[in-house]
Amino acid sequence: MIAITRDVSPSIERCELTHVERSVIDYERACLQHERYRELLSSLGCRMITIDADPGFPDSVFVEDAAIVLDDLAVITRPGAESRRGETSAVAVALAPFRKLVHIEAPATLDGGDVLVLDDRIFVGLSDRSNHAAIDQLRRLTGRAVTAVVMSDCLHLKTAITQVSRNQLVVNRAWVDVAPFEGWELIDVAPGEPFGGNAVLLGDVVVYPAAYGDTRRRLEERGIEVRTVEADELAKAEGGVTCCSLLVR
Ligand code: CIR
Repeated sequence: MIAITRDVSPSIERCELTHVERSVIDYERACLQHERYRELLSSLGCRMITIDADPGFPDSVFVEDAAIVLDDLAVITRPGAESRRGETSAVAVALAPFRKLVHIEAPATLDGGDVLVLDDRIFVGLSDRSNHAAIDQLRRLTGRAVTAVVMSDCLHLKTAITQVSRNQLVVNRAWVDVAPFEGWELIDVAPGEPFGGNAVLLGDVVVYPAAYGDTRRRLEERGIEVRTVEADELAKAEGGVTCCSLLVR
């Protein structure tokens, strides 16, 4: 497994914010937590590829939004926030050795954070960042079944729901319609941990924010192995653990 990450931009304090109040981001602390995250991915067997920081793109640490990596190709997105559109070129360069690249084109907009790939199906959250045109293009470009998911009150689909094992998803049902996920075992986030629906599944291990201890226990009670990272500094930029890497299997 390869994990592509990008150094935290020194302009991170100018990040986009939609559902989170702006607060002071400690750049050094964000970098330190990001480094610990990378060390964890590396210790779990990932070969790490790092893209340099770019002060011109405050949100560029969140590489997940720039591409969707499938077994046979990678889709370079067209991010919904205009300030983020230029992030994709460096990510495309990093992915090019590993996958054939295809591109989402205007008028479609798509953030990778809205895309949940489960087996052969692709689920796309209809957030402020991703639109129906993107769903049509994804269908055509990938040849896969693509399902639109109704959601609200959070930034991306994967803010609210992610895969935590072969057949289980962790979810905050207040933010997402779970009807499209019939057949999956759903594990609800614990009360008071609305952001607990974002986890990275790496093999059989889940990489998960240390802050959500009650939800973590729910995962462990269902037999899931969880490894935690401190991720609260980049959470102030409305980012979670999935956002900070692109996994190339
Ligand atoms: C943004 O609003 O685009 C960034 N501040 C946060 C992006 C987080 N990415 C993600 O959830 N995939």
